[in-house]
Amino acid sequence: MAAVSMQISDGVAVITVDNPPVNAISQAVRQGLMDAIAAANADERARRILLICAGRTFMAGADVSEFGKPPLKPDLPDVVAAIEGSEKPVVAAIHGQALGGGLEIALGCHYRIALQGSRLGLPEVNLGLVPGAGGTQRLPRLIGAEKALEMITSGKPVNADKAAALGLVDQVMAGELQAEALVYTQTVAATVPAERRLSSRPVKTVSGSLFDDWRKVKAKRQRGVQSVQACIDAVEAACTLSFEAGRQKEREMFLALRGSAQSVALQHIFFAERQAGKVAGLNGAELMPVQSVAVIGAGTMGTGIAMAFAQKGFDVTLLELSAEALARGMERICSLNAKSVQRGRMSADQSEAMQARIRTTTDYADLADVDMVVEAVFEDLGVKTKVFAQLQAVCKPDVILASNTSYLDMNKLAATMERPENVVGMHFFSPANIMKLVEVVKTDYCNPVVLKTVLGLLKTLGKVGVVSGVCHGFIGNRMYQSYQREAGLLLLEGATPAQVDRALYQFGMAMGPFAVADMSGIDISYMMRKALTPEQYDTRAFTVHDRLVESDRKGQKTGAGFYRYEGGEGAGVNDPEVLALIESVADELGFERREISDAEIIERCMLGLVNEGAHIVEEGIAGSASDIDVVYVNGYGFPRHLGGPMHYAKAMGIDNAAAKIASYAEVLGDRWWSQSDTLNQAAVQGHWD
Ligand code: 3H9
Repeated sequence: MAAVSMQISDGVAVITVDNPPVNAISQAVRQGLMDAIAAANADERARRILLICAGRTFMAGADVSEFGKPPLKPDLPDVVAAIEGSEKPVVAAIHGQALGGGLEIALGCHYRIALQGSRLGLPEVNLGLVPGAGGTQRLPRLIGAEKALEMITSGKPVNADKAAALGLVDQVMAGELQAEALVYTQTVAATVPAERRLSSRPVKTVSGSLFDDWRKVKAKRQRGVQSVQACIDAVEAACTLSFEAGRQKEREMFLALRGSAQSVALQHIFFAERQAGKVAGLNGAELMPVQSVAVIGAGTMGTGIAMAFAQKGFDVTLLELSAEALARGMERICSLNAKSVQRGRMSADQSEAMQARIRTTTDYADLADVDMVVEAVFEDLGVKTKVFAQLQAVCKPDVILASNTSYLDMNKLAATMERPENVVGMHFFSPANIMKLVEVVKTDYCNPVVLKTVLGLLKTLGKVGVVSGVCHGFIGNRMYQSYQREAGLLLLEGATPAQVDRALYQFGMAMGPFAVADMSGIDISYMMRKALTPEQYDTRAFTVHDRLVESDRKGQKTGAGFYRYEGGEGAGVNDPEVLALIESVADELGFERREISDAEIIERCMLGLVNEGAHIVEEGIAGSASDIDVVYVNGYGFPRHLGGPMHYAKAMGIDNAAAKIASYAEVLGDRWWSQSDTLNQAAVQGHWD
């Protein structure tokens, strides 16, 4: 079937794009559209044109897989110009998503109608780009500069109703789109009114400081992301230059950004996230039906997990040992929802409906019919084993049993069950109703269909699932320990917590490691380390952490940790007591303190991650290096525009990274800096997979 086809129906030339799965605008689509617009204009049977898409969505944007390759004509801006220049009026009928180049094509059309529930947006900024086919020039002319800035710099799509309110679409449809769109098209004027060609419209004047204000706000909120600032420049050009000059400027920026390191990193993460959700060899396998879910434990994690499911329409049964613990859990859910309503993130009705989907119980017998259970009780194998035994006694035999654990041996837990193949680990990140990452831990017994079902379920929840093998800390926490190890050693060698945190924050991390430790509680990793033998980690690097915990400085919750927290909230302040402790521990352990540069901090912490990551790939704990990047970007505050630690190593040259790791092995010893074959091979190949 051709990517673009045309047929005449009741005086309307219906142009249909059919390029599954998302009607990405490939060369074939661009050429097809050019030809179809010309043919429709030449065809005397048609006086009007309708542009519509087959399958699940309108065009979801330019075909990103073409970006790294030599450009193929026709260019998308020329296609949009041809549509806008059509003598006969063109109506875009949108369903699913009209994103990026897809929306730019729709903006080239003279009328836009959208099916209820469809979404329209310019998400190019998320790929390190500016819209490159006139989006930054036409959108401000249609909805005003400020609203356009909002849509283009956030990359967030709006729904059809909002689009109608903005004036982005002319009408929202509720029925069968093609039939309704045909009727609509027949009603539009046969001659295109001048203002319907957006390129010929003026942009409304804007207040003098608008663009500078946006630059300042965005420099903070989307720190270090080049494309955000470029998007603001492009919209400003729409307000200050002619359409043609603005369009040229936009195009130059698009082409320059397309090959930039940030855009390459963001494209890598885009495809890596989609790859992570796949289970090899299971194409077409039927998923297990999951409609009802039980969550065991109404603590912070349990309630967050219950919310994540209920938010997406699942019936959730929340189980606790006592009615009091359940009441506390429900209170937490209600208060989080109230905050979301207050901030306009959900309506009061949505909040009520979500809460109504969570029923509570203290009786395991109430879980007899659920399709899946997620256990989120105390992180202790003995406690979890008892819970699983109780679940086995009451649940139906094919129930999926998941444990929310951040480091325990899931093989041991699964082995206690009659159907170990139905057991998986699901390591949610806190707050579980918000954080996107879930590590899905695959045991030695795991049924791949269970794995695929859980990954599919996570997609429904709007999460990103990454499969991890069984090891202490799985992918993320095991690597994080290497990162914390280097940060901890750097303190003893001469840095301060504030210097390490500042250097890594400036690199792009959401927070530095010591600020993170204080926020999540230093005692949490302390407990995790207690499950390890001294041979399994560098005890020196964590001596300061341990001493802090043992003197009741557990972080923010006790008012002091690596920093002191005055007044409870806000950023911590440096504490001379901690600096004295660091110096005394360094002395005790025989470290000679020296000047440490920010560059060394970044390199050692990053390469600590990379080296451990390569071991993790070699051991098969992670399926690929790109899975590791997905974990770090979605769960550990790694800057998305740097693509994750393994992509960072690729960008610096894996051979360079390997040489530096080898030099660290020489200076610091090869206990933690030993090189895996995976690293050495990748250094030769220049890529990981
Ligand atoms: C752009 O338009 C630039 C222009 O301004 C200027 C040009 C000159 N290209 O996400 P899913 C694949 S930049 C190629 O799992 P969903 C995806 O890899 C673009 N492939 O489905 C996956 O493949 P596979 C601006 C694409 O239902 C399959 O489609 N547009 C593209 O959860 C299914 O994807 C965007 O940034 C693409 N553009 O979500 C939109 N999009 O099956 C990007 C998807 O082999 N796309 N694929 O793994 C999305 O946000 C989501 O895919 C969408 C569907 C919401 C559409």
